[in-house]
Amino acid sequence: MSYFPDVPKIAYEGPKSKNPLAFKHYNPDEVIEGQTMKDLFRFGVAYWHTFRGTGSDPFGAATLTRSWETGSSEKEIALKRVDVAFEFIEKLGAPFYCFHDRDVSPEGATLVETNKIFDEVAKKLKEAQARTGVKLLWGTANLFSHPRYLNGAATSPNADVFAFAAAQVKKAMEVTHELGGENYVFWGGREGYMNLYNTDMKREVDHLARFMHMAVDHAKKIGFKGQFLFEPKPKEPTKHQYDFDAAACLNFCRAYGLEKHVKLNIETNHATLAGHSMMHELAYSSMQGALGSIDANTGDLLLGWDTDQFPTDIYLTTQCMLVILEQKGLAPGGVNFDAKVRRESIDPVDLFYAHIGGMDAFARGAKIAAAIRKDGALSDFVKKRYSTYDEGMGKAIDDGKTSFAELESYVLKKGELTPNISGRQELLENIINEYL
Ligand code: XLS
Ligand code: NI
Ligand code: NI
Repeated sequence: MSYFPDVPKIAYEGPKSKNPLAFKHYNPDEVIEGQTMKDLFRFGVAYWHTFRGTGSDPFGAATLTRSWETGSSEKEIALKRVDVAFEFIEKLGAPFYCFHDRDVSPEGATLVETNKIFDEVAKKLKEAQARTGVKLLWGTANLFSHPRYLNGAATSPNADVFAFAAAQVKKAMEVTHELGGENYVFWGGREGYMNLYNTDMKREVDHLARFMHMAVDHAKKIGFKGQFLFEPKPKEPTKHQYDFDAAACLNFCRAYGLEKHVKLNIETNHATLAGHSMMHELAYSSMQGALGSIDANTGDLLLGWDTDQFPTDIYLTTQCMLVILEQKGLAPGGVNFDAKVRRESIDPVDLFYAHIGGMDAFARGAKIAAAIRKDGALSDFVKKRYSTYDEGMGKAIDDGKTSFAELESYVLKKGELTPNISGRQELLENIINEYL
């Protein structure tokens, strides 16, 4: 039984190909800066958007009716969906997938029943992984859709909801471990507030940290060695999320002693919602050794919410790859397409076009970034721009070997300062265009 009978295995055909169901730039075996593209990107398909996306939005109902979404029970459909998903992922040639517990497996009447169904689905996922070689990049728990989480999960004012969330994450971690998941993600969902009049912010943030520490402890207990990832997002669904941006997440981790256990999963559309560029968020995390993985997508600057579109902008992917190549890749993280087709793109084949476009955009971005790096087109300039710190008093500043008093006598003696040099922004922007 095939769910995408008209779609062949997607092959690399090179930049001249006009075949819409072929890669023009993503060539898994091609080497960039010493790594194959397959290992450099570690592309992942997001189970929630690609296999559970319905096209509904706040103004309208589902538009994406899929032939396979039928069956006598939710469980039966969930099991069938595993076949759909793995046929898709295998044909696309993505090495990884990612899920929330509730994407792959429905909630039953009780937690006991829920976990029983989850085990059955996990068994089928494990078989499908073994059959296809597709691996689990990360798992996570959906702690935001069910009405019990209306006030959040780990930051809920209701301790029983905290406990339920803990039980859910415990199970999601165990299944992730069982499936060989290489990372485990925390995205707050509703870990934030709508109004400070009814909120004890300190208590909520303390609880979030307590929750994450318990997850770290549980990982040790079950022998899960995967990387924990914290995913920043500034708003939506709550007005103010505690995991606002990379800086806020890293500050939170350090304040609560989680920094050794947790890196970040940076998402493009979340960066822009926070008023940053993706490159900023990546560079900020990377410079602190905390860039673990990325959720590749893009927003629409004219709409202003988390539209989760597939990334096709080559400036964007080039900027991402400049940072990712600098830190030699993302492993054990990867590039997960946390992106969905538009509600007007109603055919299953649109899912293929979307992923092919995203993978090709990243491949092109990587080739362009590698060429820029090879020529030192930016790095030589940046190095020169800071060269006053390479010797003399500048070096003493960098080495922490001077003081205000010494610097004062230095400038008093020197009189005339070394002149500033041009930042050359326009020239550098022109140079980037020469590589595109
Ligand atoms: C939502 C988030 C979510 C996380 C996983 O905006 O991006 O999809 O990646 O919970
Ligand atoms: Ni995400
Ligand atoms: Ni998102």
